[in-house]
Amino acid sequence: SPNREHTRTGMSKEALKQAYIDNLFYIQGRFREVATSHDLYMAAAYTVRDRLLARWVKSAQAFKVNRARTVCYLSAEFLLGPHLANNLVNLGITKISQESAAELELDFAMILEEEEEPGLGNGGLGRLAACFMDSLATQCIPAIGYGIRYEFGIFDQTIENGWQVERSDTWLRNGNPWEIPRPKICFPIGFGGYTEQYRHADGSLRHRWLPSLEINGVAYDTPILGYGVGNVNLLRLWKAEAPQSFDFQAFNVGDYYGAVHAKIEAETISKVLYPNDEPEVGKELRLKQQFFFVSCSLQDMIRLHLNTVGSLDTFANKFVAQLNDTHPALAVAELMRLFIDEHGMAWEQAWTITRNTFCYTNHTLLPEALETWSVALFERLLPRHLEIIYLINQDFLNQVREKFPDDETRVIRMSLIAEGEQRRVRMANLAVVGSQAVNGVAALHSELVKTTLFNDFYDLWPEKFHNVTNGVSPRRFMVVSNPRLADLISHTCGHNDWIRDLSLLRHLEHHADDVELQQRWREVKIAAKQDFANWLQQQTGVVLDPQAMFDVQAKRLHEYKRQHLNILHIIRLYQRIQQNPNQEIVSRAFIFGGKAAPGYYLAKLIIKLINAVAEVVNHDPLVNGRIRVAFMPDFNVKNGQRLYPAADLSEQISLAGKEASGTGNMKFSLNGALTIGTLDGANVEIREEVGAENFFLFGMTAAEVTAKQREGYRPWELYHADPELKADIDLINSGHFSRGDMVLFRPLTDHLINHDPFMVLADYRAYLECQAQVSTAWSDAANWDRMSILNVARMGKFSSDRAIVEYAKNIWNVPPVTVER
Ligand code: 26Y
Repeated sequence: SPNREHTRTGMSKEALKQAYIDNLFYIQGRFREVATSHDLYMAAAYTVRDRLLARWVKSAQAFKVNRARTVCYLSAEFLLGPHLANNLVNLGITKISQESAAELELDFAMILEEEEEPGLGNGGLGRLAACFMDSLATQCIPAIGYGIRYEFGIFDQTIENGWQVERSDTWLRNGNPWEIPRPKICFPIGFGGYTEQYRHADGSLRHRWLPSLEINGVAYDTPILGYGVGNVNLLRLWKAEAPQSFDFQAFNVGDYYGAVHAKIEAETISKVLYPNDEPEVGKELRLKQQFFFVSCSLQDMIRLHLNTVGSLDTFANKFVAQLNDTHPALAVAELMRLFIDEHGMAWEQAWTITRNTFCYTNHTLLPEALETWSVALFERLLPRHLEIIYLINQDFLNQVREKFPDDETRVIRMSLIAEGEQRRVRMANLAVVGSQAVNGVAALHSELVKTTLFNDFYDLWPEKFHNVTNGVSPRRFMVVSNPRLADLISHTCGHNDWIRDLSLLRHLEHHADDVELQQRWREVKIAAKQDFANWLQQQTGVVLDPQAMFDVQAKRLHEYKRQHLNILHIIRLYQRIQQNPNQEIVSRAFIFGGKAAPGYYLAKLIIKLINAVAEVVNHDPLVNGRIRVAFMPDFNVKNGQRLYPAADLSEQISLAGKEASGTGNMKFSLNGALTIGTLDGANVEIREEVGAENFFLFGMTAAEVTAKQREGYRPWELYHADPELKADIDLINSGHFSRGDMVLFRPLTDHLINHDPFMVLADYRAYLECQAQVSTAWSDAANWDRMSILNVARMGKFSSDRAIVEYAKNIWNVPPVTVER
């Protein structure tokens, strides 16, 4: 009948049920009685995907008609998390799908659980890119996310005998229903070889690069739907493949084995995500990965532009490309090469367009995390790009000399090439020089970017520097992960418009003193804690009491994030109990989560220490369950979504000046946790928003840290001067947590006493005192709930929607294009 909705697009319950059964049958080849849980998941995924595709085609048409300016978000990482639940929310069909499932006698929660997440990122930077994709679509900004389709994403973490053990992530094993391969969208990518000048057919003298190796990049597309809108953007990830010609050449000389080997070699480029968030020197494959995805993406953008416009002169009007840290900074040189060598553009024009195309976001000030590549490696792999970088550098340094005559030390500092025994290309400098805008990711960080890291560049181009404070998606990190809280908020506000405009959470302020809301708020929190405790017990055997304060630190393991400061506090509480078992203490469950880079020895030792302390504390009869310590294995997006709703206290205790922004801090606070933290990254702004009286602040400021470093920091003096601090470290060294092994943790404790680069000992006392205030505050439950409500009410700023609107207005100059729903 004409009124019957289409099976692939209908949004009624009847249409969804029909579509589900259809997909189960025609895609999976199953009927209910024999379907596995994976079949049931796939049918659901395809049912949702069909509805995305209808909107995607509409979006593509609207953008084409509109000739819309498009944001290209270039990122080596997209830490997406499961798609299904998020897409249901964005389509607005969560409830109706739940009902459909119930009517089909399907276990809805089990189906969602079945999804394996694409873990194509390490942590904050990759997850930020994913939140930005959600918000770009929600804000109706035409966008393409460009990255790498790693066959193995971030490793799965298990804990064995207290140590981290890495297992390879096989997310593609059962197929990925969210992606569409585009075998015809395929670009050649060269490596190695040499460059030469030649006479072009048009008579001009040109340069060309003759690579010794060519591989292909093939597009895999994932639709990204916005919340409550018709807009669908594109996430286009590149897979490396060997060209067909590979075997033919080898076949002719009879080297079949060699041909297959070369194929495998080519395909390793997109095989695995580097699980570090600091560069390792000389990792040739990583430079290959960066060039691979950057070149594919730029060739694709040029193809799209030539298809619609026909001339590259207007390239920067059509596209703006955001560099997510320096990982795609090679794009500056590659776009120049494509314009000049491949499309015959003059240098001056190419440079103007290139600079107008790129913007660069910096995510770290840590000197050891700044990427540089040896000139020798560069020359071997990308000879033409090195030439181009030298030419860019020449013009640039002349500009510096003009503005700052007789200041050669400045020239040396700013050069794209670091001189020395081993000359190196400075990717951050290349990114700054090649971009029209540079931003940090929180107010404090952006100030430090201007005054420290890029101070010379700020002197030269003050107008280039911006701040855009990070944000997180309220869809994934509130609505999807914490439906009870989302419902309570909507009920209290009388609407759910806050999901698209998070500033509307302010309305909750009026109800912060409402005893009934406080009561319900508490019930929601307890229920989330119970859910989490059930999951954790099943994973680890550790039993948590949902009445205890859940004190949580979940993030990558890093010395600067100071998980070991947290442990010292736990050891202090433990020793106080030993000394006075009958004292009144606040029950706490200390929960840690996070992965350590596989080669980061101290970070892995900290995981071992957490588990060692847990084993002793959790079984000590004097402690009697009043403090519990748990390390949750495999902290990823999916497990994060279980954790954020359950936290009472959020640990954001990095050394001031080291955490660029943090985004976990936002996720916890938006779910009603109070923060104990330093004045670092976005903590500063969170505290400003929620009010100093609703935030537990401790520790040195960034300025005090610098001053202390300048005057000479001597941690051993602190160790000897503070008997409690000494007793805590000594207890670790005594073997108390390591079955008598007195050397196991010495690398960690020796390092703290003798070097302590992140000043754990300097902030120890302040941290303990602040934790005592936390305990006092917890004892007044009603007031704690009130503070929790106020935290959520005042966190609206930290939506990634706000961040994206700021980028769109202040940095990209892109207007929205609304697609009809
Ligand atoms: C060079 C390569 C190995 C590398 C790979 C990943 C280097 C760095 C990274 C990841 C960095 C990262 O996640 N940085 C974090 O970015 C977040 C989003 O802006 C910030 O909130 C967080 O403070 C910062 O540490």
